Amino acid sequence: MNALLKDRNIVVMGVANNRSIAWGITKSLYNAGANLIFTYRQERSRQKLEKMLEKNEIEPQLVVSCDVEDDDSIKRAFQEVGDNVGTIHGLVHSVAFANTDELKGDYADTSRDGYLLAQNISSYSLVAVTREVRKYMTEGGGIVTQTYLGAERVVPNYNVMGVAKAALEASVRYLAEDVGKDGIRVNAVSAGPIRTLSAKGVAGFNEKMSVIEEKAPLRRQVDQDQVGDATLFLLSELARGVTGEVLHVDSGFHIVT
Ligand code: NDP
Ligand code: KAL
Repeated sequence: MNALLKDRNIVVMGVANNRSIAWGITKSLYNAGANLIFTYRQERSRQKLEKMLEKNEIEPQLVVSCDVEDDDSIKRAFQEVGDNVGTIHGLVHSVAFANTDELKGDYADTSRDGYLLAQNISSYSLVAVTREVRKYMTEGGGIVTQTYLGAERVVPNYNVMGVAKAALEASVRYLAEDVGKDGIRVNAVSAGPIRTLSAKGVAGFNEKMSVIEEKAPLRRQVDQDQVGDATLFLLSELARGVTGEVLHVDSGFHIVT
């Protein structure tokens, strides 16, 4: 237990189950004293989340529905959060989506619809959410999103998602400039492979995991708790001088060839 986020109201988007990166983040933020607000898309995720919160004796401030494909849904969600908690001090964006059949084979075969879908949910959503949440971030604070190395390099199969993450990382920089004048910082964590619901069944995931143990400087897997603590750092005053940054939490894998 620490007090890095004591009495801070933080919105967490993207808990689907107990393997979600956003759940690792939840535990870190809760242990730092944050008041937590959650958004979910599928009813199944809401049910899982509420069970997990109960089991871990975490009392949420609020749980609201938010489909990031839909501007009205985003507006409604943040209005409800603002009405309930007043000031928001932080936001965790941990959502992404692409069609499975576009996450293999040639990137050149990506369809227009598939490209736009990945960009819409995985990248534009950060822009739309920042626009809404900043209205309630009247005391400054932090926004943190989740990205992956496939934004910077060609990682087989990551394909359309790599291009969406590249746009997401560029958005982190442009948004950081916009909201910096209001004392709001925008950063990303670039995590190594973690076995989650999204990662399940996507081609090449197991190989990507095993290479971390062989090649990364720390020679061990990355887990949700490591990403949680790095996200906590970025949301806290310890990172008050950091914005527009992509922080790799990948056992150092990105520095080796
Ligand atoms: P999860 O499957 O646990 O989480 C993905 C989340 O995205 C789900 O909660 C899902 O909600 C949500 N989501 C998808 N579409 C929408 C939408 N239209 N509106 C709102 N929410 C939506 O996987 P992860 O924890 O792995 O993924 C979280 C983030 O971490 C993603 O950005 C991912 O790219 C990133 N990441 C993951 C890595 C990994 O190895 N796992 C590595 C690096 C980055 P619902 O289920 O309710 O639809
Ligand atoms: C090179 C890697 C191997 C895997 C390649 C692509 C991974 C893409 C991630 C993307 C988020 C996966 C999906 O969108 C899956 C989706 O099509 C099907 N799944 C679902 O609908 C489930 C039920 C819901 C909960 O999922 C979502 N997203 O809503 C990349 C690896 C090494 C690292 C990873 C997994 C990175 C990442 O971004 O997740």
